[in-house]
Amino acid sequence: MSSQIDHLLTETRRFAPSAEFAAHAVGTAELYARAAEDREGFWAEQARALHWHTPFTRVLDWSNPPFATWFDDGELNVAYNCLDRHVEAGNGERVALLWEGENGDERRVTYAELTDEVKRVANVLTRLGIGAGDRVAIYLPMIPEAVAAMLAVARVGAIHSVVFGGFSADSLRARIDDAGARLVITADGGYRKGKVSALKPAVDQALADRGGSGVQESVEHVLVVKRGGNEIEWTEGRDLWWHEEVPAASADHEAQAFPAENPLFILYTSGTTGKPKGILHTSGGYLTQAAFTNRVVHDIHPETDVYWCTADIGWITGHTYVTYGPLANGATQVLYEGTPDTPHPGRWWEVIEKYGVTVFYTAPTAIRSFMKIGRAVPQTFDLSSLRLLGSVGEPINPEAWVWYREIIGAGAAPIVDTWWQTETGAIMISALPGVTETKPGSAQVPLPGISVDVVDDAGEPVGNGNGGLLVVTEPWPSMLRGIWGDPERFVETYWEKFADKGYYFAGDGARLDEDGDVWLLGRVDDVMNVSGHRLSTAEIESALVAHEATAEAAVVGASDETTGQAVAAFVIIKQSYLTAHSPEGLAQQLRQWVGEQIGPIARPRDVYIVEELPKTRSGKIMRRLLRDVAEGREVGDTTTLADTAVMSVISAQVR
Ligand code: 6R9
Repeated sequence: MSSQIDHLLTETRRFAPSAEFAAHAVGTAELYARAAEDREGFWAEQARALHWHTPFTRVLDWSNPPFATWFDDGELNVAYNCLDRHVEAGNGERVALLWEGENGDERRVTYAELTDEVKRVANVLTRLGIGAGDRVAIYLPMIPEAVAAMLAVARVGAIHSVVFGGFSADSLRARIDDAGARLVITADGGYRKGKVSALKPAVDQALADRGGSGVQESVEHVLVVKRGGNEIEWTEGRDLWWHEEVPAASADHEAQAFPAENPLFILYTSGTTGKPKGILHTSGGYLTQAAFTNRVVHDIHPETDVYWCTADIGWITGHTYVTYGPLANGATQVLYEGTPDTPHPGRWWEVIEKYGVTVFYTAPTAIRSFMKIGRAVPQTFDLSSLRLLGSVGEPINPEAWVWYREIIGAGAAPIVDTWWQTETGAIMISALPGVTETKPGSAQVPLPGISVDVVDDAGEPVGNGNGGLLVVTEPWPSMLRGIWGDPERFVETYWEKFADKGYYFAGDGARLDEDGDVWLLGRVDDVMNVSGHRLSTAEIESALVAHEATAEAAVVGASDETTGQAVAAFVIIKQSYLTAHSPEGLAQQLRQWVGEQIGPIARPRDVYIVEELPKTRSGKIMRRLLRDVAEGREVGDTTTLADTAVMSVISAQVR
């Protein structure tokens, strides 16, 4: 980490937007001035860009921190804002989704068509008894139905919980149970890496195997989209085909108004303990900030832009910058089903050329893997339509930033490096592309209406030139409203550390440079960031110890050239297991096991079988030392270890 910081601090390149870009940019310097003069008035103006069935008269209520409400006496319908109002404004023929399947299938869905589909799905939901406050789990590939399903749930005032299609049956089951979902919307399968990857069997397994857990089954129905064409099992009475139910339903559905604080979705994310947290977002404030940030950071001109955010809808980036932000703004966007390198390593660039993508938003891990393949691949495609590039999910190192700008952006497209979290709901720190002189590697400045600081452990500002902890100092419209079913954990995790100041603690280390720009330095807790996905060390450790061979396990995030961090696991094997089994192939088996328990993204890059773990006298595992080993470094200070010899034993075993 320290070599990275040194490197960052010597970065002095600056890139100003072209005069041409600045002249047409949606986000202007005046926004900063307006927000600085009246923050709440500023957000009220942004909220009024939406359609309110009942206009709000109150903006922020912060009388009971950290429980905020925004626009709470207003009423709106989120789906109406993303669909009907564009059709009513005469833009029904505009394309909403340019869908490209991994196998080359294509569909163009206009705003009128998407509105029609969502109305039908809403009628199906109502017929199945789903209404305001009910939870619906969505476990789908990146197909237009995924977006339609989210919007239909929102339309009837229910709450969606999208579960990433790469998660296992166990992870799905835990999320279904925690939320008490009554309906699951899934597909037979979807295309991934050149073949059909099944989804429905995981749903069947999640719902079948209750193993005497005592959990009451909450799910009544499973609505299944036919995408993969793969053979699946069918539970009569419970399972319903989308292609039978949806077309048969009426396309008349009037969007009802719901209060601004009506819950919109729960999205599970890793925390510092094993149990994922269900982050809860509500309607009016969330949609306000989603639409505003997409407009000003991605510089969306809905009449002319073709926007593409590569995130899966299973992540917050897919919620805010595939479904809600762009559709609230009436934008045209690409939706791509598959992986970046199937059937060939230039697949993404081919999609950009084919659809004339103008604004492209992706993650540093993808950029780094393209860098590795080399510039020859993107250079065989016409990328001249691109005028703005974005980055999200983890710090982007200056080399990758410059490569992105030069090779993908033809040395001209501004890059917005956007810092935010599942919990913040929308972008918080980013350049405005027509205003800010960008710096490779820095997320830079809080957006208009957002207040952040870098503070020390006591909550005191560290000042320019220093590092500390990133905090948000004022409430913001798209802030999480809680953790589903666990208000105490919400307070503890985010607000207790700086309770006397009322600051939100983000869990990230950061540094302010001499200009006051923010440089993100990664998580300060036991959360890893693998390819922009959050994974908790505790969650993977508990999966490892659930294996019959494992006595004890410690997991660390080790730096990795492509994925940012990679999972490295240190495992102690039970003596009893070793007397009955050979240790041959065990590391590989454990990798596989974690993949099955949590999902392939959690599969450790390395599993080291060791005889001991480094612990302090109070029994805390010193992950810092294991990280040294996993990264091939000299092991750091071991003086607080209970047994100082243990690290030399571990180092020897690993080598
Ligand atoms: C949107 C998203 C949040 C964590 C966050 C931080 C890291 C995200 C970043 C970034 C540096 C950026 N992170 N964007 N770090 N620069 N531009 O990624 O949400 O999955 O909840 O992850 O990701 O560590 O705390 P989420």
